[in-house]
Amino acid sequence: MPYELKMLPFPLRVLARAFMEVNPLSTIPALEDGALFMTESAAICQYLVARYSPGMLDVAPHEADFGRYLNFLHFGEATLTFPQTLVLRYAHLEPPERRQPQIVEDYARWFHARLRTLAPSLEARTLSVRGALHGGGHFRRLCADVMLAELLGLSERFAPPIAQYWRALREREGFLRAMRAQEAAALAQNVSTVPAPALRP
Ligand SMILES: N[C@@H](CCC(=O)N[C@@H](CS)C(=O)NCC(=O)O)C(=O)O
Repeated sequence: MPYELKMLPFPLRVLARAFMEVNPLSTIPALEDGALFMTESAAICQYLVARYSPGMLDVAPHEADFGRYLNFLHFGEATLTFPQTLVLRYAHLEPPERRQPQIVEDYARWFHARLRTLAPSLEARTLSVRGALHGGGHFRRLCADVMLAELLGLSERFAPPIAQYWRALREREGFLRAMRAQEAAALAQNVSTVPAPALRP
């Protein structure tokens, strides 16, 4: 699908206040599709695949994996993001005198504890990720996969199945294409990007 990618400097409230006229929450991502405006990343993924690739990128309600697919998709934003935001804020975003190493350590542990519940499911899924990598047509996990890839800065302590899954995602052509599109848009729009540690070469 053709799309226009608009990059914004972060934090938005400070560096892109005009964006609040577009999204009063001042959060990213945000999607405009005609008259539709959405601000929830999991819902955006679900919307795009259901509307524009039915039977290709999504899992339909009548399929056995439907509930599992939705669970994986929403697990990323609803369960994994909360501890990550505390780590990002108190390890990276706050000025040095307001950083809180104890909070960072506690919520990094919480994040990894929550992630551990995922490892057995991922072990069972390894083949489908490999299938996607080799063009085997198993792209239906893509939507859930994209959500799970938002694991900024916490990947050093991944358990082996999670690390393997994350490596496989990073090698996917679609993922690399999206990263390249993001870098090109940032360059063209004069916005600097700081790649997550896991994305640096
Ligand atoms: N639940 C929303 C969360 C969006 C969100 O909080 N985005 C962060 C960046 S990852 C943001 O824009 N924060 C800026 C702010 O809260 O001012 C989603 O899944 O998209």
